[in-house]
Amino acid sequence: MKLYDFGPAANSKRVRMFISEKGIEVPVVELNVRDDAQFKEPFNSMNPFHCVPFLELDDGTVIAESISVCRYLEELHPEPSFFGCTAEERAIIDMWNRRVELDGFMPALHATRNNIPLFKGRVVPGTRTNLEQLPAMVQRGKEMLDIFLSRLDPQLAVNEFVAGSAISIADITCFFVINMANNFEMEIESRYPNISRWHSDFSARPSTAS
Ligand SMILES: N[C@@H](CCC(=O)N[C@@H](CS)C(=O)NCC(=O)O)C(=O)O
Repeated sequence: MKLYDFGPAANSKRVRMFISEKGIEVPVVELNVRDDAQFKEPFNSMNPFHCVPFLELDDGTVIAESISVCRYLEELHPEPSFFGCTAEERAIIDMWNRRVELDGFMPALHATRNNIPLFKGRVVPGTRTNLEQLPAMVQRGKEMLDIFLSRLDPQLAVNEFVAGSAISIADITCFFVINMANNFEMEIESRYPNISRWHSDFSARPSTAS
């Protein structure tokens, strides 16, 4: 098994954090997606979505998508669990992870990709196009992100972690949402004290240095 990875990429980092939290080792191959390595063979054919991370199994099967890679690794190494052990835990964690990805990560991603000069010509991950960066998408992304934050804060007022009393994959996903939100100066510390407390606690975990 090999994990195709790129050091600075947020999605790569979230899988590396998961691997670190699990205490497992997965051989890594660095693929520099800033230099377009993902569009060259054999990587171009291996992952037609042209993104990292992706996992190649020993028989050549490719699993792309951060959460799918983590789910696969969890099946191989169930402890400690990040996706839940009972039907109820699994459903609650899945619910929160989906909310974090759809309502937090996606708006933050579009705001970021339409804002930072590095992403000019690459506003959609895994593409090289002449689609322009749109300031309106930055604005709307921040507005949508703010709605998500206003819903997350009360959850973290009564729970130590995003999906309840135990750490889960939803925390790892959320960590990157709040990192992106911090780049937009959304005054999280003063406006969302519970998110701020959670983010500060989570940042102290050794896995965040992965
Ligand atoms: N939904 C995918 C997103 C993967 C993704 O967007 N990866 C970025 C790095 S964070 C990438 O490889 N981008 C390459 C590019 O835009 O060309 C996942 O969760 O794995």
